Amino acid sequence: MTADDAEAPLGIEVFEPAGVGLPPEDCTPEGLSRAATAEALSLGFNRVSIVDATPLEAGRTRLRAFLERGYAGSLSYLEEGERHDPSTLLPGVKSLVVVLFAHGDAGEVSPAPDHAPRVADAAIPEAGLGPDLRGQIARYARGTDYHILMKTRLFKLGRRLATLAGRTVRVRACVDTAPLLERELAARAGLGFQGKSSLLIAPGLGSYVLLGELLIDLELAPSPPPESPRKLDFSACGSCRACLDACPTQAFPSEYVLDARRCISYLTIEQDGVIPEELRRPIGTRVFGCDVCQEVCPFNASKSRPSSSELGVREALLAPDLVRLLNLGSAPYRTLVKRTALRRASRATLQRNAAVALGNSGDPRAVAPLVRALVENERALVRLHAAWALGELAPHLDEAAVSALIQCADADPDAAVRAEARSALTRANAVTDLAPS
Ligand code: B12
Ligand code: SF4
Ligand code: SF4
Repeated sequence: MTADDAEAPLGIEVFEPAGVGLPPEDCTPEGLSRAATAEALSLGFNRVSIVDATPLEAGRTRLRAFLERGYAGSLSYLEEGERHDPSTLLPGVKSLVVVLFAHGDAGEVSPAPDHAPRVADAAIPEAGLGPDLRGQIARYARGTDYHILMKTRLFKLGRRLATLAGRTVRVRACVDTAPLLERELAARAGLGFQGKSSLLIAPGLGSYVLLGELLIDLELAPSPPPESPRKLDFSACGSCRACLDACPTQAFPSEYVLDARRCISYLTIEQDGVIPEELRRPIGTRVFGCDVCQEVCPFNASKSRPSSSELGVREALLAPDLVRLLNLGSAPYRTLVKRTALRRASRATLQRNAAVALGNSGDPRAVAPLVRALVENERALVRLHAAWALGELAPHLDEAAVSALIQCADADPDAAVRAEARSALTRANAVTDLAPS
């Protein structure tokens, strides 16, 4: 991130030429396309391809099926706009410059245990997470917010193209949040293929790539098809199904199709309310996003993949302290999420996620902070998940924890929290004699 990468503007922008343009003989769709590609690469994008703005008809049908089956859950924005048709985002759009930005490994951490030890398990580790209780954040989110970095650069590209073409251009920069089927678009641009995980996989870079597009009302010649020895279509996964089998919540109803409601990324970031009980354990110690379907993908084993990223890694986000996250105050929250992708999750959502992760830690040191959250946190959402987490740690509960649960089961102002505390007491009762019958 450079000083120039300030907060990028949103929506449609109009840029005027400012400086010397291409010589007239190069100011053709082909010449401008070559120049746009070179500029995009010099801005730090890893791959670039230019396509025309024809609607994505296959994607339209698939998106409709996805929505009809309810797989979008509460992501109502997926129903808005015509996501298959770029012309609805920028009327008069002629071309799209599609870019990939590889975010690398973003600081490899040895993952904490994936699944909580079951209450009934005899051998529960005394300290499952090392010296501190640590959680996991998905790789793309451990540094600077990619939306800011990529959009800023796409607008720079638009400004530069106005100058090179010697005319006013209208552009729109899209990174993630615009109503556009970005993965299908990148596949059509020849930048990769959609794997069974539904992720866009780029040859040599794998799936740890983020997508962006510059829509422009300037005619650029489409990039030639890639000279790849590998077929870049849906068949490229072959017989592999590692991502489908490894997904902790079994979120894929079929190959290429994700039920967002079960995805840990959705549960920890997008869904603000109560996490369905059966999905809390498989979340493990993940507090923001999930990388499992990428970690197991053989296309991510390539040696040519960048291991670091311009997004950088913030120490506080590499393996976040779960107790600190559970107790996060308003000001520390603002500091933690500033200019990071974590902005997407509210403070209560992060605290809820920390409670679940602590419950899944199997670590007795998690009990005291969870009791404190149960008694003191102002949000019913956080108290409810703290109660559940204490139930998960039933073999480790001391008298103070049990009396806090009893008090909560009797007197918490929220009925759902009282019910969760009762359930935790029942589980504690099954393990020890501490809870009342
Ligand atoms: C909503 C959303 C989510 C939702 C739902 C994901 C989903 N699979 O739909 C949730 C919150 C779960 C999510 C999670 C993640 N996301 Co997300 N997400 C999006 C968003 C905003 C829209 C996706 C969308 O339109 N979904 C609706 C479905 C229908 O579209 P689709 O996923 O593209 O589906 C295609 C295929 O499934 C295929 N298909 C469907 N049915 C069938 C059937 C057959 C037979 C075949 C062959 C194909 C096929 O065609 C569909 C249309 O092209 C995009 C940005 C964007 N504007 O596109 C980012 C985006 C997809 N997410 C991204 C990322 C990084 C992630 C995570 C990795 C984050 C993390 N580490 O936690 C996970 C990965 C989960 C996964 N395996 O997909 C990146 C993906 C980069 C890449 N390499 O692919 C994107 C592109 C953002 C960006 N600009 O970089 N995400
Ligand atoms: S991100 Fe995690 S939970 Fe979501 S589909 Fe991939 S493996 Fe499953
Ligand atoms: S893990 Fe296997 S099936 Fe899944 S996307 Fe990668 S290659 Fe395809």
